[in-house]
Amino acid sequence: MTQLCNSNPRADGFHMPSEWAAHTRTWMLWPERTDNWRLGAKPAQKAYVAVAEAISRFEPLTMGVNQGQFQNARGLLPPQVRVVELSNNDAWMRDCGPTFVVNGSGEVRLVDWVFNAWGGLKGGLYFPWDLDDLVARKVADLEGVDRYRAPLVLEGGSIHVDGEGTLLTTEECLLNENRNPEFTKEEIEQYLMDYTGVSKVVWLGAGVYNDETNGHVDNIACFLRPGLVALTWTDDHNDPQYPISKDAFERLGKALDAKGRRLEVLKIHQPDPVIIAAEEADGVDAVDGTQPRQPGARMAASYINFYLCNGGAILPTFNDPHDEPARATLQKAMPDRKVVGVPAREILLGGGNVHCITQQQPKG
Ligand code: KQY
Repeated sequence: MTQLCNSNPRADGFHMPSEWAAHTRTWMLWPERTDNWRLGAKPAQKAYVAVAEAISRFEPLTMGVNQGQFQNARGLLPPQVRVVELSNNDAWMRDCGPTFVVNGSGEVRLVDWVFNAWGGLKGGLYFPWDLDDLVARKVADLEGVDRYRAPLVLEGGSIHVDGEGTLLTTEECLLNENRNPEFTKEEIEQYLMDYTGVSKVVWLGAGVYNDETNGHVDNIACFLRPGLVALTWTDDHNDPQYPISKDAFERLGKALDAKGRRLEVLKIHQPDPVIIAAEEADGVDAVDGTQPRQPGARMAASYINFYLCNGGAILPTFNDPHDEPARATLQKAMPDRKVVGVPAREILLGGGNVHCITQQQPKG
């Protein structure tokens, strides 16, 4: 039986490893809700299958599905993907799923953060979110790993770590009044240190323009290795993303990581604006309490929302002239892994991308 630990990972000698550390498997959740995914979620399911197929060429993958979708998902996914019933409200494993932590003896545990659908009743993206909030606990049981329940509302996409003591996040998200209004910035930093085992938090300001998560860091910047950060960028000074990326660039330039290193920044030019077409918006059911989709709205498209798996990197692509330069730049920066593009417009139309729908389970 798995235990609920009443201490915290740092006190017990556990820490969150970097995404590039070896994985046992990847976890995903299957999309189906028709008030977020257009046309009965069929195009999104095809896109998720492509992501799952790409990852499962590098490492094992488990797809969690609601009971009513088991047969459909099982039929669409390749046989090497394990499909398990895992009730959920929507398909964002990065955010409602666990953060795994490891110790020096090869033990693995997980952190089960409080999940409130990106803002609860103050701008959250759907209601209810009770099934999502149980996902990490169920993964703990499925995998037989002990669990910490953190006293913090937090989504996995709002943090990145370098595995050497540094955590990257944004003020727009973690200091938002719809997450943890009862805690000061210092208290939030302390919880981040206690539950991920880092010793240094680097704060960016805002996330990507129009990101409905309130600026998750995993769409704007991520570590490629200790000391090297990839940042979404635009050369267009009139683009609303420009001042946001410029501010992030300046903050990163001034920051030291946990080891006292200056951070090097690799700019990855963003795709051209991705705008919701009228026929795309029309395909989404309008439901009270769920974030509506408006034709003409700009989605938060970014190449930074890629996912590292054993020997690979799965990169969102948008049928855009910037796709190949982004892939080639990342490939050059990570020569020991294969950077593979997957079409990601349908995932983006749901509000996130490849990194948001995946969660790594590290090897001990
Ligand atoms: O991490 C993400 N980008 C998830 C966004 C959730 C969107 C729900 N419509």
